[in-house]
Amino acid sequence: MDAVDPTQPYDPENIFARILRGELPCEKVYEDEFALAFNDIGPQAPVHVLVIPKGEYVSWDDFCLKAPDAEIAGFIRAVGKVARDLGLVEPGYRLLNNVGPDGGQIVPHMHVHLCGGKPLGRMISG
Ligand code: DGP
Repeated sequence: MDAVDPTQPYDPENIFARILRGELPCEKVYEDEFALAFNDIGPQAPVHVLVIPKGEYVSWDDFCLKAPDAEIAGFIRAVGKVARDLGLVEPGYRLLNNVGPDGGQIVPHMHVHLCGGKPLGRMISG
């Protein structure tokens, strides 16, 4: 798959939009009015959850520019709650958001990777 252009228009047929509409399955971890969290299909750590906003945002850049404050606050609180509910606060965890070609973003619906469950080592390799 090609990397996402973070300035492209939102594609309502992207995989995560289809998961949000219930057209494709996911292993749901959490849901509220602002966010849906589900297990990544190709986990890179013992815990690898994707947290996505319910609104239509291509990228972190798009989300920061266009989302209302209440949606940004609700989303960030949801990410924190998912990590807390998964018992990750004490051992620690990593949040990651990929933007554009250099960031390696593939799916054009903004998402945060929440990884943990073991020491994750250096932040960037390669
Ligand atoms: P990114 O490179 O940041 O766009 O990461 C996209 C992530 O989405 C990648 O870790 C794999 C995951 N993924 C892709 N397709 C699906 C899917 O259909 N279901 C689930 N659960 N995860 C997916």
